[in-house]
Amino acid sequence: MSIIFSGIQPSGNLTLGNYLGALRNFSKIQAGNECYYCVVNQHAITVPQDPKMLHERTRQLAAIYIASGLDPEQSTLFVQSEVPEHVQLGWIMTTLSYVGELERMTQYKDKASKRGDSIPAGLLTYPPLMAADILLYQTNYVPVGDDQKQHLEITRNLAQRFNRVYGDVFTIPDIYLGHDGTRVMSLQEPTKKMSKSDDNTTATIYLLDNPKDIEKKIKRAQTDSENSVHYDVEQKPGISNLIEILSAMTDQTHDEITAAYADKGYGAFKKDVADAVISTLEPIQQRYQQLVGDPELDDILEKGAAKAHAKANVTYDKVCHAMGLYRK
Ligand code: AQP
Repeated sequence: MSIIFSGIQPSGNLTLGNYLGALRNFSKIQAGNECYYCVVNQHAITVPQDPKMLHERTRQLAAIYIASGLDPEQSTLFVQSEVPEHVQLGWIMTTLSYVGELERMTQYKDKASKRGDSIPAGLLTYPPLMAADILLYQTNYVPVGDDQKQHLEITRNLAQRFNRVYGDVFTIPDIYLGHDGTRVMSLQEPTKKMSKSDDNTTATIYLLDNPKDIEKKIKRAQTDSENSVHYDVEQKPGISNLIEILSAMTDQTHDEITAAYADKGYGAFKKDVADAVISTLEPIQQRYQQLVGDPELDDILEKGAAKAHAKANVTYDKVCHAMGLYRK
């Protein structure tokens, strides 16, 4: 049995990228493992959030977790701000981090570059908080998308740095990438990842999009003038992205997809990609609608927070003792 931890920020409406890169793996690996899945709302505030929206999205994200297959009986589902050890250990991890290594994080550089001179310090210190999230549970595997590899690497470095100085407190976690690390790209700028905070909503498929919108967005996705369906990320990033999506949805290989569309044009291919996305999302959307207003969701989150707190506190206590952060 392994310990699994992962989280998603309630920083916008969830995307197909969040689903294929992270969410669907959460439920795949829950059986037989000890899993902790978190709505990381304190990560979301590293950029400004509207309080009412943040509150609503926190609940919506918890409902989406369950709608996409997470079983709250098997997995512990909770909200980050309800387990104070996350920020407590996050501060300790910040003190172990070097400004240089944090400044080298791609996500920091991308997000900071959009903020002019007013870069929130929390954007820089996001990785030590993420390290704390993971290390508190003595996590073995972290199911995240391929874009989070760098953050996982810094988490491992911080854990090793701590263990070297203060003794073996933390398990060193490994990344868990499903389906060869699917990275879903923007439908309009296919060299950039699909993101929930992208202002261009036509570039993004949201998990709660209706079938018509999904079809429209995929139909208008950026491609090229070659009209030949084959995988080539450099020359054909748009078509390669759609192949990747279809492959993740149907478990066909890139070669199988290329062969199936050898004598068909982009129109037929895009229609099939849209159908595959719609049929995958429809049952998730139906389940989500039943769950989001259900008071049982609050019970699940309260129980989850209590369970997570009990586990996190054991590690945090060890950390404080190892560092001399105690009185008696
Ligand atoms: N395009 C993507 N392809 C594959 N996986 C992805 N993930 C995100 N986008 C893609 C994975 O989803 C999880 C969610 O992580 P997050 O919410 O903590 O933040 P993120 O990675 O920064 O996701 P977004 O959608 O891009 O959010 P914003 O726009 O708020 O920054 C992670 O496991 C991630 O790998």
